[in-house]
Amino acid sequence: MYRDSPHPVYLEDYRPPEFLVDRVDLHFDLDPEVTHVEARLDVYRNPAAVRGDGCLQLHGEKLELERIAIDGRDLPPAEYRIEAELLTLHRVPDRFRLETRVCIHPAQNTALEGLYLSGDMLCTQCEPEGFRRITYFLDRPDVMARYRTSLVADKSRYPVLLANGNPVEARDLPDGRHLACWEDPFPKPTYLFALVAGDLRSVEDEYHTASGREVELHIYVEPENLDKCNHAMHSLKKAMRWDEETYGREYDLDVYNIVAVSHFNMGAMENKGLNVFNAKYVLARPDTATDADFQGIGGVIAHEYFHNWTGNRITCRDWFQLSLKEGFTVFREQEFSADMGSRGVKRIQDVRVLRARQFAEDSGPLAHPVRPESYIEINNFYTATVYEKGAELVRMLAHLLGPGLFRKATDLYFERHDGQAVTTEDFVRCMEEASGRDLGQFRRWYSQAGTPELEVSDEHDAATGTYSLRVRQHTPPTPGQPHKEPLHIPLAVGLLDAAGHDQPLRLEGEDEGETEAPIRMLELREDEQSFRFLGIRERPVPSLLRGFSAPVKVRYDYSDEELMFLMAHDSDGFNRWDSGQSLSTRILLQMVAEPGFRVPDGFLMAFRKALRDTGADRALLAEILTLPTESHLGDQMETVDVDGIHRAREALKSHIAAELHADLLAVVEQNREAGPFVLTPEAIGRRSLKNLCLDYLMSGNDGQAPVLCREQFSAHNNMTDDMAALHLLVDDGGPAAETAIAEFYGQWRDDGLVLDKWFAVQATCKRDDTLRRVYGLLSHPDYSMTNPNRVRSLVGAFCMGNQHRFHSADGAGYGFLADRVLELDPLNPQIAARLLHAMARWRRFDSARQGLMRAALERVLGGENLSKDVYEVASKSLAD
Ligand code: 7MF
Ligand code: ZN
Repeated sequence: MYRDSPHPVYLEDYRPPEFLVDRVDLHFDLDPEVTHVEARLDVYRNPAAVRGDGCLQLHGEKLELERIAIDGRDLPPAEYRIEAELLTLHRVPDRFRLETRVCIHPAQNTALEGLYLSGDMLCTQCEPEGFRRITYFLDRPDVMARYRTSLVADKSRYPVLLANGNPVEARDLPDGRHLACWEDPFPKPTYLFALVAGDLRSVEDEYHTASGREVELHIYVEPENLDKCNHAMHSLKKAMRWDEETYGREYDLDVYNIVAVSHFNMGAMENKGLNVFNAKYVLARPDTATDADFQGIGGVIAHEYFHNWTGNRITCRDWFQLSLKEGFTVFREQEFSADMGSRGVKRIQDVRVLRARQFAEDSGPLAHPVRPESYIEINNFYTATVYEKGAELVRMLAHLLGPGLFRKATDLYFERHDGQAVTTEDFVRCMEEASGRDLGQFRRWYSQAGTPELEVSDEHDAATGTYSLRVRQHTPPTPGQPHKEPLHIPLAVGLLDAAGHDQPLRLEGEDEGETEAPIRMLELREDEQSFRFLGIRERPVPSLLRGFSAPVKVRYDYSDEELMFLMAHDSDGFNRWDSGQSLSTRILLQMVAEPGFRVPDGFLMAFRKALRDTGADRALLAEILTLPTESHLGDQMETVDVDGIHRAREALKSHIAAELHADLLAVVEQNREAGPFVLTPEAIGRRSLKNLCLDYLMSGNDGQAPVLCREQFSAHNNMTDDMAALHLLVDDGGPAAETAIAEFYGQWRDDGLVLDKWFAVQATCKRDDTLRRVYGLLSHPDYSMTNPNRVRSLVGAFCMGNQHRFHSADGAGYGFLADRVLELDPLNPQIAARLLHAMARWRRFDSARQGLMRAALERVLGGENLSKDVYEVASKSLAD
């Protein structure tokens, strides 16, 4: 239990650093048990800062100081003070050289922050505040310095030694040791520092930049994974080309190194010239990785590459500005992936994630603005709001400016701020200056939390041919922000005539013959606004928020028939999908309320029509035919009815299976894997549609479906099909499930990433003994609390990917989670805090479950020596 609650950090307390560093020389004597770090810093007083008390305070955690000297003179203990997280030097000159030597213990570092051991490899993770676990420094992103790093290690254990920048020296030393020296010419903040030492092999390639520079590309992996790097390398080169073509941005060093590590808290890290990746986002072979895994790799490789400009060349002034780099980089990756594959499908997938994670966050106790105002632990603010909503803000700016001005504005941003640590305000000002548009009101998106709701109503006057849309915006209160101001919202609309065609749109006040584009970007600024369209003879069906033009919720009173009409005819692919989702959500919620509710025939007819539409994009069809998840349905209810939702969704699936049996079977037959494996969007769409239909068939009571599943599972065509079949067999239960589980384990017991899937498939099983199975798996020899991927695949998958079983009425799931969090917190607080999010929205459930979750949260909060990470999530979740 916290006696003194940890203090929050506030944005308004930001002050420029009193000291800056221009050069850093680091020397590492590497060993997993005891590593020595020598640092030589050229420090000087910041002329732009307010003069303070003359003290220099350096961050440092879990460091054993062995030497400290200023300008060559060793300091006696009276001249400095060491506390748990700070080193204070009492009086220092205006410019001096500081030398320190510290000792650290990588093998004891289970938090995976700073320098740690992953398997036999030494590696680092410094974002956001890990560098202070490596050496004493001003560990804040507005202190940018040029680094030279030399690494010394045993040559047979660590033949590969990598750091940021370009290699400048390598030689052997006595006693089987060797040295490698790296120099990074670009000033960078501490969080982009990285080193790796290990017995690694690399896949190599090269890239010629648009201006004719040669870049060596390397992906370093453990020897057994060399045959799983092709997709990552291919994705990297595509991302490099795209950034040149789309933003005019080139790579800037002679080498680009990527290392895959098996123990990693997050997805990956953009360290300058030396990206460190969770192995999950590098390694893939058709027999080990699913289509979703391949797509995830393409996306994460691109994301980290794009950071070289949005993050590294231009970085964040402080961590409240995190979305400056993350929102923009997520947006850049989303656009890249849209250009490389199917734009419509990518948008649907991104909005699904945004609604599931960010809307949920915005409506719970952990809601915060894209630019937060305070935090207790910055690691807790790498959130869906900062990333995904942040990306939507950049997308809205791109919409408001249009492609030409948006490019002009990003050019200005890169030109003006290269080499600087800046704010989201600096970014918006570039958008404003390059376009001449007033973004004063738009800035509220950065400071105001919560998801705006648009209430839309309409009126048609046949006599005058006038159609009016009235839009009211309202943002519900969030913690600390009871009153909300209206936002500047781009709302893309179209109006469909009876034949389903877009009508030309002319707003009142515009001249006839002026551009009558069929899609209009209405700009909302007031609490309530009306738009009058002229020349509309018959009552149209409005298509609202096309392409999801803003991160808002729209309410308009569509009839079932109108939703089916939009599903069939809307020229906007996103809205075709979205109207289908609205309709199935509505039907499912009616089934929850009234278990005997009859599914409208029109719904099944629309489903059948889609299944028979052989010309359609199969990936898009699969999206359209996928029912909303149980947690999405929960989000739409006043109080989540865990069991009712599960029952309704299963009932609708088996109804579809029974009514459309022949069509589903036909799609499965027609889309069987034939010929060699390919990863084209076409083939991916084929597999996803087929596996979705197989899923429906398994919900019916056709004895043939399990046979199809077993056949697919035994065929071992590719991991997408293997996993789809395994999932269905496991959900089906019985001896076939046990056989498949055992067979899969036997085949893949030596491949960690595939084993993660094996754990996850059991943790997400819908059967009622799943928690018992999960408990059993906790003592499986392959389970490990110190590998984040493994923890996520078992504990995370059960608590966040299995609403029905996690929220079982007896509260057993909550007790399970509280125990895991308390057990994990001393080892890896970041992962412990992330898991705890599964109970943050406890107030959305019935009172019995509320009581059980609250008790579990209170038990966590009462834990001894709680980390700041878990303390912040638990205390904010419980706050009223
Ligand atoms: C794609 O943002 C999207 C998001 C921080 C660590 C990677 O590059 C990053 C790092 C967290 C959460 C999500 C992502 C990352 C981090 C991520 C990765 C790929 N700067 Br924490
Ligand atoms: Zn990022």
